Amino acid sequence: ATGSSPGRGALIVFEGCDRSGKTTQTQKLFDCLVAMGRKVELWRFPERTTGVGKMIDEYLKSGNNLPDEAIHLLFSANRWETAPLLKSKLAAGVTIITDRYAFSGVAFSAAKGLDLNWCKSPDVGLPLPDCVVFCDLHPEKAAKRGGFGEERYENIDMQLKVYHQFQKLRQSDWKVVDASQSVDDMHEEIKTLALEAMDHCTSKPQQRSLW
Ligand code: FDM
Repeated sequence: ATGSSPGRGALIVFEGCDRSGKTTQTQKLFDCLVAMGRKVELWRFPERTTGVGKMIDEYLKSGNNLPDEAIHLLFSANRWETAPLLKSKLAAGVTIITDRYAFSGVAFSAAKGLDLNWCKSPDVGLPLPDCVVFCDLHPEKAAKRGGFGEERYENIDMQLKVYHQFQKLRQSDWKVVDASQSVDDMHEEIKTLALEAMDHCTSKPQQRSLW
């Protein structure tokens, strides 16, 4: 027995502010599911290797100054350009774990002052996650973890605004995980949530879409 269930794969999205442990936890979950013999891939948004992704990367490293609306649409285009592959993987039974998704897209742009509903519209129709894991750590606590990085948005003022926008976007089915606990405790909680979501997909064959 491989432990893999028939049916479609689950789309498991990790969201949260910077330094909330998303990257560590997505990697740990991926490694754990691989060890269990599950069909799984680890993705991230922005995906910086595509043509659009390279423009985003340059923007984040402060190279160019695009209007907020334009960069917002590029982040969305970056999801759309990978959506056909995402959909086909899910349909083929591959579970996709992703470090950020459309919720980051809306939270960051709305934090800059763009209208929330305007921000949501370009992502309408993208695959709906089966599980959203929100790594909950207040930015004041995150800042104590050795400071933020060098990229645009990696500062306390922006992170506080983003955190506030995430609270607005938060839906009742989000799995809010306390990100101030230990890496291992957090992983155990997330592993249970992910396995539940993956099981659920066998009885929920239809992939629905945002929002
Ligand atoms: N970000 C990420 C956005 O502003 N919009 C988006 O749609 C996405 C997916 O890009 F500051 C921001 C969030 C973060 C930056 O993300 C790069 P990583 O996870 O730090 O690479």
